[in-house]
Amino acid sequence: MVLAVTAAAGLAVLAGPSPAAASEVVVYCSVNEDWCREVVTSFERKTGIKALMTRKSAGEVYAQLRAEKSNPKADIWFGGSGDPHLQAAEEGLTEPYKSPELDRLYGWAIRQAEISGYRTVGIYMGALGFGYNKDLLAKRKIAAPACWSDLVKSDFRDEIQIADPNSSGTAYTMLATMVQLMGEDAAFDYLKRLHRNVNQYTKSGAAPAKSAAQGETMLGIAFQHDLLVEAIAGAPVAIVAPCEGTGYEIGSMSLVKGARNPDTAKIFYDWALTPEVQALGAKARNFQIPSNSGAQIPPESPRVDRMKLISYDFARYGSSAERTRLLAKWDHEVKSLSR
Ligand code: S7P
Repeated sequence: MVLAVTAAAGLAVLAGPSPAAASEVVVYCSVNEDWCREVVTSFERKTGIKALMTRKSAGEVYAQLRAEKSNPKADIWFGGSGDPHLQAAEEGLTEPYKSPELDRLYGWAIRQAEISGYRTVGIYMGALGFGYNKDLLAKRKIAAPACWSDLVKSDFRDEIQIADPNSSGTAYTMLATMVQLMGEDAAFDYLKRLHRNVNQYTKSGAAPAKSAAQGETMLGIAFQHDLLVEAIAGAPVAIVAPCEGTGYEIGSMSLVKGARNPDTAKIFYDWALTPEVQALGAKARNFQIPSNSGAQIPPESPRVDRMKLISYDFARYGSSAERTRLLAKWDHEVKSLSR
């Protein structure tokens, strides 16, 4: 009862749809854990609506939504790279919605909504890269890598970590980036050579950044903003925007189709697109570029305007057929190879 009253009070502030009887929202969250916590805690404080959150990598949430299709457990999926959100949209796992905040978003975030038939929307963007542990590199007297092509050198044998693209949105962004940068044959040839230097395919995309920071691996392939978290915390990590150019993500948010709490999910969705809420990423020391043009771009954010970004084809690489095909090919031709 108390919750219902406070939820109604929250509504007056947010001017969103009525929560009816619902007073909770179930959130699958694919940004870093500390940002997920910051978002749900702030939402509860602001609205009085209870937010139940589970943190999982983007590919894992996509697979879970698919498995739960006939009996959805979640109401909203917050964050994670956009390709799995687009695949979920195409497969009808998510619900179309146009937020009143939509017009205030940058063009790249609106395009993400348009290509999905408004079943997802961009909430931040950030570029892929790699980071190396400066102490380990100096100790081994290895020249600083600047390009993707450096990572297949024998100097880095067993020294590289990247996530598995099946579970991780970050690693799928890397796979799709290579295909777009090099062409598919050359990209798979590159990924096979890289495989010889990979010591572990992690589940989560940010794990290689942490491992490089802690000296457990010399080099991690990750989003540059995830590497920045480690560098700002004082780890000896150098961040590289690869010389050939690199791909990027449009971190996204989607409403789950058939959700038990569709009204509170929409309140969360509208609220999450506001500039104030988009500032919570930086508060939790995550420095992606927010999608609301009224939100401040954190001064720490990697300067994407100074990088060679590819023209990432989100419609194609977020399509169900292409993502499924590339992942199966990667499993078959790359992951199964001995090292
Ligand atoms: O918040 C950090 C971040 O890198 O995590 C998201 C990512 O998709 C989730 O991790 P996985 O690679 O394990 O799926 C990114 O969207 C986001 O920038």
